[in-house]
Order: sequence, then structure tokens, then C-alpha cells
Amino acid sequence: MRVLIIIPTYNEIENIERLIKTLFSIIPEVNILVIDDNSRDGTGEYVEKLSHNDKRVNIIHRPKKLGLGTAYKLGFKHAIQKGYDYVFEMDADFSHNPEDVPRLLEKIKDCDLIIGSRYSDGVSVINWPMSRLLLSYFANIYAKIVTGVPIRDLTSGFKCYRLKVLKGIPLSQIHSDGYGFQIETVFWAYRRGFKVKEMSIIFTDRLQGTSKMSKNIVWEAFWIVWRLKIYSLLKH
Ligand SMILES: Nc1nc2c(ncn2[C@@H]2O[C@H](COP(=O)(O)OP(=O)(O)O)[C@@H](O)[C@H]2O)c(=O)[nH]1
Ligand SMILES: [Mg+2]
Repeated sequence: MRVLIIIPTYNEIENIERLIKTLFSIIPEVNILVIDDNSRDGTGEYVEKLSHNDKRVNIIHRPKKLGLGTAYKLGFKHAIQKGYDYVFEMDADFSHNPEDVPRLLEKIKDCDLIIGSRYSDGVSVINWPMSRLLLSYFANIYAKIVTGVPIRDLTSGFKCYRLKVLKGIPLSQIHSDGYGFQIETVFWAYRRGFKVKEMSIIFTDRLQGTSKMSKNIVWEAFWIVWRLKIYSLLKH
């Protein structure tokens, strides 16, 4: 069983070293692919060096900040080329607990896409300001109603795909970033008939570094769900 964890990074030097070490201490047989967008803080250089000493670590450098969506699409292509069995999306900032990786791998045994979910067992988010929690919570209710995809945390960035899902969804048609990207990938997996499930996780806001979330990314996600809705209506 070959497992790849894709981690997009933009200025994560305070987190990346500890995250990679923690992941290998929990699950030594995984491979890690970092997609770094020319971080100015040395994240890319650090991982590059590490990749020379440890075959389990790979890095793709991009010239500038190009967004989460295209970073993951590049990572997915790499995963397909190399023929991994399971592919994770994971943030670099410890919001996603490395201890949940083996739990997600266990759960994916009886589905095709497993989502680390903040809203499937009440609300399990720690340390977010109330404004951000409310935005995310209601955005997810809105996205679920508009798209009709029965998943409570459509914007989660912690998930594990069977490779056949990445091969089966129209990646070239997905152009959004951030939350929109997360909604679109789940939407397509669901629409293409793959078995999508949620597993409750505890999400903790980052302690180190800063968020790269922007208003544009929220607006993009707001509109993307209507495009998906229109698609659903036309195809049925
Ligand atoms: N390569 C790349 N990584 C990014 C970009 N934007 C965010 N990230 C990474 O994506 C992950 C999630 O971003 P974060 O700022 O924590 O978003 P938040 O959790 O929604 O506040 C982190 O690992 C970031 O370093 C980007 O444009 N390019
Ligand atoms: Mg974060």
C-alpha cells in the first residue's frame, strides 16, 4: 500500500520541519510531497535539503504564490504518474492532526474519499475566532444545500483519496482555489459515483505562521457552488 501526503506550503518554516518529523514518527512508510510557492522564509530550501537525504520526501518548487488549487492539481498528477494507492491533502500548519492520518487510512478501507470533518459530530474546531467559525459553519450549510452533496464539511482541506478518484474526476475543469477547490473536488467525486464519507476530526487553528486565507477565496467559493448547481440541473 503506497501512500502520498501532499502538503502545499507558503511560508511555513515554523511548522514544516516538525510536521514532517511527526508524520514519519507516526507512519514511517508514507511519502511526502511538498509543493512550495517560492516561500521567502526558506521553507523550500529546507525541504529541498531534506529530500536529498530522505527518499520519502519530494518537493516541487513553483516560482511564486499560485494558489492551493493548482498546487494540489500538480500534486495529484504526480501521484497518478507514480501510481500511489492513497493520496492525502493536508495543511502544513498543524491544524490537521498527524495522528489522524492512520485513522483516515483505516476509514478509507470502506470508501473512496474520506474527509476529515469539523462538522460531522457537532462542531470540533479549537481556537478559531467566532467570526471565522460562523463563516465556515454557515458556508458549509449553504454549500451543502446548493450543491446537494450530503457532506457536512465540504471545505475541509484534510482528506484522503483512493487513486481511482483522482483519475475519475475532471481535474482540468476545476479552476478554483482554497475552499472552492475543496468543494469542487468533493462534488465531482460524489457526482462520479464514488463513495464519499466523513470522519470527525478536531481542527485546531494554527499556532505558528499566518493564514493565507483571503476575501477573494471566500467569494470564489460562494459563487462556485452555483456553477456546480447549474451543472447538476443540466445533467439531470
Ligand atoms: N503552495 C501553496 N501553498 C499555499 C498557498 N496558500 C496557502 N497555502 C498552504 O495551504 C495550507 C492552508 O493554508 P492556510 O493559510 O493555513 O489556510 P487557512 O487554514 O484556511 O487559514 C498551508 O499549508 C499553506 O501554507 C499557495 O498559494 N500556494
Ligand atoms: Mg490553516
